[in-house]
Amino acid sequence: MLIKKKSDIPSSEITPQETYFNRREFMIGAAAAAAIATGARYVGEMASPSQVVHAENKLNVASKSPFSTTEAQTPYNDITNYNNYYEFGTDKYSPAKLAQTLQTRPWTVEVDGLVKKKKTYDIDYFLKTFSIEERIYRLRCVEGWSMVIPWDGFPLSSFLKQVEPASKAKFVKFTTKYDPREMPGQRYGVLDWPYVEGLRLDEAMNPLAILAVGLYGGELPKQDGAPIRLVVPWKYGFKSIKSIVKISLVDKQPPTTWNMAAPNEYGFYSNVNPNVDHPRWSQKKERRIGEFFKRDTLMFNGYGDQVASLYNGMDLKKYF
Ligand SMILES: Nc1nc2c(c(=O)[nH]1)N[C@H]1C(S)=C(S)[C@@H](COP(=O)(O)O)O[C@H]1N2
Ligand SMILES: [Mo]
Repeated sequence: MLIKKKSDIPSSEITPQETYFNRREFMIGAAAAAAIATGARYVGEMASPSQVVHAENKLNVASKSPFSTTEAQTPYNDITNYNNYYEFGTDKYSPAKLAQTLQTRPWTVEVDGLVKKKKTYDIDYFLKTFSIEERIYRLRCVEGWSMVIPWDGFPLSSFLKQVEPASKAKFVKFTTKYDPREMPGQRYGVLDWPYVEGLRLDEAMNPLAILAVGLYGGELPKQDGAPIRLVVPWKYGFKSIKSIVKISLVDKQPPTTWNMAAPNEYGFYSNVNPNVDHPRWSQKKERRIGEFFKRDTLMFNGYGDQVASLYNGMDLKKYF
């Protein structure tokens, strides 16, 4: 994200695309050198990203989803090395390194608020209870880059139905783990911690919204939000909150981290919308990671058929 609230955030926080692409070339060059040094295995990993998923971390992926895009998938190496995860630094390359201190077991998700089954669920409950589907979704970051990610997860609605929201519940609030010892970014006031996000209950119940527990057929890497994260493909990436420890059913629109940080730049809804510019840049185009030419950004990130009706009658310039 592109906010500097405190003087301790270096202006180099934003990685210009040029630097990124140069770096990619460099990394590919380095990979080739490593391959020469260590044999063909690494070349195989570069060529076939899913092979880097180690056997012990394999997930039981039951089915493919009709909601998946057939577009080319972003390589595993990019999905797991170019991240936004401010708990592990504001630089896109730092989470891949720094997130490895995050303890993802034991892990529980507490459910509270306006819900019948208030309970703390162990991460294994999710893995055992719901059948895991592959959902290949576009992820569009508000900064203008996008990826195509083969997530493994299950509908958020399946879980919400199990916990039985009360009739007064209108919104769902999500909270990331707070532990400054494990999450060094939380030692700095870059954002208000813990990271929080929210959806309207009907958005949360939309079949496209999933809780992801893996990608490319293996467990979620820590930098991508292990062990469980939200994925809301029609909204800007920051809505897809990582490493969730709490899900609360509430009657009022909950506060959200980026909206609190800069309310004029990031609204509660944050639907991908090429017709509503960010105050500091256009949202009309995006660069798919790995491609040279920019593409047009699509309304609702291309998921309008499934989600446009959620916003019937709403002025999306006002509710951005
Ligand atoms: N807890 C938490 N969740 C987060 C973020 C974050 O900084 N902290 N960054 C968001 C942003 S801005 C984006 S674009 C996506 C990036 O997900 P990825 O790194 O798996 O591609 O995660 C989102 N979820
Ligand atoms: Mo983002």
